[in-house]
Amino acid sequence: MNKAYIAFGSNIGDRHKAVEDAFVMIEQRGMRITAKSKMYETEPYGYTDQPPFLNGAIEVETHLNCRETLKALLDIENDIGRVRLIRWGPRIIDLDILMFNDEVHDEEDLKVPHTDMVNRQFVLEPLNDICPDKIHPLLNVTIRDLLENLKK
Ligand code: PH2
Ligand code: MG
Ligand code: MG
Repeated sequence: MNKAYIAFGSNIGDRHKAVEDAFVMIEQRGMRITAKSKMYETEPYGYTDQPPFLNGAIEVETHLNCRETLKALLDIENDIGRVRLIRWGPRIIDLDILMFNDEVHDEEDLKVPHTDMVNRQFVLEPLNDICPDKIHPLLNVTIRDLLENLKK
């Protein structure tokens, strides 16, 4: 059984509904949600001229491999009605694989662990709710330490 950590974010429309719909679809597609972080209201990062986000993270168990998981998440984003216009721009739902077991993938469309997670408080804070002791497979430090470092 594989264990994955997935970040979610939404900043247009009914954000809570989009996230709840995503959770249902995730379960329907062969992933079992085993932990949920708190929900965080966060200021936009990167491209700042957009509405605030609802962010969080979940832990899932699944028989899907990493690439199958990516495909399932992209399908769910599309089913919920995501349209991609601007890189890092507004979105009804974004589902990103943060870590997948301790695997490392470095492909054009699949970078795991998520390359920018260490710089994002809106990712590390929810991850710290559900897996503070998890060790980042490339950096060999815990999520708790990454979060503490970022806040300094
Ligand atoms: N996602 C981005 C870019 N900026 N800012 C916040 N607060 N939350 C996000 O989920 C987010 C962002 C691209 O993935
Ligand atoms: Mg993202
Ligand atoms: Mg994404």
